Amino acid sequence: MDKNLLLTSVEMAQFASTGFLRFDNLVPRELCEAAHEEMSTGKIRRRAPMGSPFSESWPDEAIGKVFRLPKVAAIIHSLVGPNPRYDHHAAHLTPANTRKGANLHQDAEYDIRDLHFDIQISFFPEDTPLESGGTLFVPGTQFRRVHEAEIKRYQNIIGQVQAICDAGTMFFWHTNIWHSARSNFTDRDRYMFKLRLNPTVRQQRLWNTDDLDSPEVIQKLNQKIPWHGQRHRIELMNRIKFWRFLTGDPTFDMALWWGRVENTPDVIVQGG
Ligand SMILES: O=C(O)CCC(=O)C(=O)O
Ligand SMILES: [Fe+2]
Repeated sequence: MDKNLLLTSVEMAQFASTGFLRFDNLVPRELCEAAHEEMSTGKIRRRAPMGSPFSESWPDEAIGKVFRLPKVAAIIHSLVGPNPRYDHHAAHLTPANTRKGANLHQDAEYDIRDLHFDIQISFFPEDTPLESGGTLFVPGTQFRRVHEAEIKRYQNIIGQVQAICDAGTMFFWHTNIWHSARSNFTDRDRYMFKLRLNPTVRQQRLWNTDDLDSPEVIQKLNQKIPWHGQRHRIELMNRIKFWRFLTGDPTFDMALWWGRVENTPDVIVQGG
């Protein structure tokens, strides 16, 4: 694995704060076209059982080549490590001229793990302008477990991000981020290929940690997300906990967020 292709600590801190990372134009157009052709003709079958090594999936298909691109493989490695397991995939189709309506949801309400996490990758094989309804993500929602579709009453959350992108763009997201397919007002079908992967190793320092002490890491971990408002404080604590897990440093803190609540003295003063 080329260390220079791995995520940086600053990027990991961004992932810890927002729950996703976006990379534009990761996949060359020709390969996008080949993968799109496989999607639209239903050729992308499951090649190995759920839970099998991802390396066994799609040895010959264009979609396999997409995920084996060195940069894509390095991002996957940074998040879930070497030899991840294949969980499932779907070539999500929003047909031409489809109204989606309220659709905000969380995929993995049932995922009761506190810190270990799976990733989902969204790959857009074609140019995806606003009108074609690319996936919408709500940054900073990954630590909030909700009943899957109960949140669909929320419309237009401040700070939401929609995938409006060129072919070959990918989003790498924590499986619990709130998201939604949007309406496709165009005359072209819109595909978003989703792949879920499970780690098989402890998710600790799997990225390029050379910049771990950069002040930008702390800036990213402190960043405000518009919908958080005063909840920023509890979300900071969630991020710190997650960063402790990712770095293997149980003492990491910012300000005194955890230091304060971990302070439960049991020293008894003799004589009152
Ligand atoms: O089609 C989309 O943009 C989103 C589909 C979805 O909800 C998912 O992949 O989990
Ligand atoms: Fe979903």
